Amino acid sequence: MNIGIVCYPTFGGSGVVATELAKGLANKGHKLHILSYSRPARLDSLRTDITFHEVDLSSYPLFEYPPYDLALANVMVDLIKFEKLEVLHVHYAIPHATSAYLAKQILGEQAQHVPIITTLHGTDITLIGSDPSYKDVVDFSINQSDGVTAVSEYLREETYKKFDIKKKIEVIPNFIDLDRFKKSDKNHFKKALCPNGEKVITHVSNFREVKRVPDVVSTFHKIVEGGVDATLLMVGDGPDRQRAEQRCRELKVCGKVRFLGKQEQVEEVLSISDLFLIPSGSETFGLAALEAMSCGVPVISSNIGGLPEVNVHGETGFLCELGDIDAMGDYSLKILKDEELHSELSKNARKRAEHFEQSRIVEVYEDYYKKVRESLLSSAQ
Ligand code: GMT
Repeated sequence: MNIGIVCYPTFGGSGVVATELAKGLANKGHKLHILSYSRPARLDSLRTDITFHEVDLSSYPLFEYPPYDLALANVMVDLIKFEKLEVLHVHYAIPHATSAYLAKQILGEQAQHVPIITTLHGTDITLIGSDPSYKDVVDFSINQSDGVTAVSEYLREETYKKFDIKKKIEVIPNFIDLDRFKKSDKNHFKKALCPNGEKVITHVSNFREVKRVPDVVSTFHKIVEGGVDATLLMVGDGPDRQRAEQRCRELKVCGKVRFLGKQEQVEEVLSISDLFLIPSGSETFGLAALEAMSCGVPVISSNIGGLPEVNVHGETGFLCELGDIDAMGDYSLKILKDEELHSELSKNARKRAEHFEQSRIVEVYEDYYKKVRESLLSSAQ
């Protein structure tokens, strides 16, 4: 099939899933087109079976906010017309699903056979999408899609609760490349970062408010107070970095915390990690937790959103009430002080990650494309 995939290009979340899906589908012989405003971080190698189409925004003195959704719709129109796209799969509803609807309207009969598939990822539903300034448009655009998927059961239910959705939403969970995300020998790296054999606690996110990065630092403080010699590795960057640094100063743990910034080879950091912290206030899936688990790292998370569908309490780590620093600290100490427990959780974490194996889920998407295409074609006859 000739498939167009639309996504945000940033590190983490929906952009990673969309790009990895494109790679997986290309490996199966499909021809892929990725549309975004810049090259996605995970589209790192040159391939002849994946073409990147940058959506260019012309500036004009009248445009304080250049209309990205229109420029994107224009690229979609071009690709359907000239590249003969057979499926258009948009990741994140705003504004991608709306641009796809517009492109289809512009092309009329020429695009009748091209299904629009919208994958809901998270804040497009739970936060920004349900804001009154976007809600009606998001509602309409989801309902106009030919196929709709959500990355967790939790997100499917939230979407039905928050919007007036007439479509059946299919749950297709996020996935992981088990060969890339596996524990590998990075002892030299560990020695450099923790010369005295300190335990390594890791957090990876885009440091937005929902990630509650100050809670990560507070939990780490409990770990140190509990008598474990440890180093905290903070991977990623974003608006709350300063708040996290501020918390480090308040709790006097600056010397034990390293801010590594955005990292492309997250699996290397995870390979030297003993514990992963993800205390988010909102998380529809928690791909970062799955990446850690795939590297055999036990996870302490909040029990929010889709996290319980990934991290299993008492089996792959522990789940805590939102903001319960004491519980997160206690569970962390329990794991870090008991080697047998650590090793059992670590094995279970990897095993649980196998459930989300990439090629299996890519195949589920492929079958879903076929199903939606067939039903579109038969309803047109
Ligand atoms: O978490 C983020 O800030 C990024 C965001 C996105 O849309 O790119 O992530 C969402 O989608 C990911 C991939 O499906 C999920 O693993 C994240 O849980 C979800 N984030 C939130 O719900 C906050």
